[in-house]
Amino acid sequence: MRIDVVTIFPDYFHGPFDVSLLGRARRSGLLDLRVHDLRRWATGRHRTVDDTPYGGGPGMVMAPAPFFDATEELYGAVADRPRTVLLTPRGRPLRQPLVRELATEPGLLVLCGRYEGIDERVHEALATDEVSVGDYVLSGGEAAACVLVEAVTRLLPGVLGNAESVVEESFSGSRLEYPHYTRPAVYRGMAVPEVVRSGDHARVAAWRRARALAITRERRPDLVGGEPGGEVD
Ligand code: 6GU
Repeated sequence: MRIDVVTIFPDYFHGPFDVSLLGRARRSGLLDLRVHDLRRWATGRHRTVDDTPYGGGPGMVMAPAPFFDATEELYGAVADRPRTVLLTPRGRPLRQPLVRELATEPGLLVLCGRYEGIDERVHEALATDEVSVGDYVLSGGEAAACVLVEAVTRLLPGVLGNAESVVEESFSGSRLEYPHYTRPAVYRGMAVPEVVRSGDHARVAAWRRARALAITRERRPDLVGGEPGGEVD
C-alpha cells in the first residue's frame, strides 16, 4: 500500500514512521510511506501556508492552494486520486471498522491540519473522508496521522506474524482484553490467579472470557450494551 502524508512538520514523523512495525513494513516493501512538506507548495518569499480568517476572529487559517497543489502534483486529476483523509477533530471517529476499510485501499492521501483550522474548500473538494482520533484537542493532525497509519498498516497482509494478528480479534469481537500474566507466580506479594496456572485449558478459556466481559462491562459499557458511541463492529 502507498500512503502519502502532507504536513508542515515532516520531521515530526521521524521515529514513529521509522521504527518498530512501521519501519519494518516500509523496509520490507509492504508499505510505501511518503511524507511531504506542505511548504513545498507554498508560494512567496516566506513560504507561508496560512492567512487571517475572513470574517475575523483569532488565529490563522490554512490556505487552500498548497493543499490543492500538493494533491494535484502527487496524484493529478480527481479520478486518479486515492482516498483522501483529512485529519480534523470534527471528523468521523476512527474505529476499527473504518481502519479495516481503509486498509483495503490501494493508497491513501493523508492531509494534516494545524492552526485554528483549514479553509473549508479543502474539506469540501479534496477530502473524501474527515477523520478524528478521539474527543480531545490536539494542536494538529500529525499525532492523529501516526495513529491512523499504524492502525492501517498492521492490517496489511504480511505485516503481522500469525501470533500478533490474533490481537486484532479481541477488538473485532467488541471485547476488551482479558488480564495477562507471566512469571513469577508471585511478585511482591501479588499472586497470579490459580486458574491461569492450572493447565486446564477449558477453565482458562472460560475465565478469560468472563474477565474480558466483566472488564468491558465496567469500563466500556457502550461496547457490550449498545449505548451511544458503541459502534465497534
Ligand atoms: Cl484528527 N486533529 C486535531 N487537531 N485534534 C484532534 C484530532 C485531529 N482528533 C482528535 N483531536
